[in-house]
Amino acid sequence: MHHRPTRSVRSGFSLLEIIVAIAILATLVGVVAMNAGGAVERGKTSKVSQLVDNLRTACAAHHVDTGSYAYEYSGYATAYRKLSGTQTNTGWRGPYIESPLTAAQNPFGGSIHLYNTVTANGWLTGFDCDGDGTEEVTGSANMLWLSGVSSAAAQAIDNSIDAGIGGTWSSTGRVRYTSGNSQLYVLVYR
Ligand SMILES: [Ca+2]
Repeated sequence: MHHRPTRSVRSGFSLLEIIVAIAILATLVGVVAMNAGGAVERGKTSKVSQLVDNLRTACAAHHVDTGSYAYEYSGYATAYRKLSGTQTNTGWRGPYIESPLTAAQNPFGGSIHLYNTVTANGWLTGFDCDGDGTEEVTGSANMLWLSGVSSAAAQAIDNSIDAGIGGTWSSTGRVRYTSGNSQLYVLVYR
């Protein structure tokens, strides 16, 4: 005699279970992507901090040797690359950096130059390093300039270099930022 089971054996998954599983997977993928994105951004921030450290050492050595502040324009001829291009002025004992400064060293895709004055191109009048409201660093000094930097990236760099300095983050400390044209300025050496 045919015996009919009281409960049917389930096979496969219900639509609801599939939807729940897809939702969980989508969330996990999102979390991984966000973490990866954050890591990439942190990498860019530390790349700039590292470059500033390297340039500070190079600029200090150049200043000691020659008595002047170096400038290094990315993509320019030797005469405009005082740290990497062989110079003939008295005291110059470079190169002070392993390879010329290039646009590739701006992790944000814009331009990059090292200037020998904080008033280059009339962008700034100086730096208020201690955040007391007065720009105590004016005139000759080594300033790194980067373009194409987002406000979020600029703030991350500011946090890593200017931590604990009062005032508006973008106008005080060694890191300054002008949001209107996405330009970042870092006082490297003085
Ligand atoms: Ca700052």
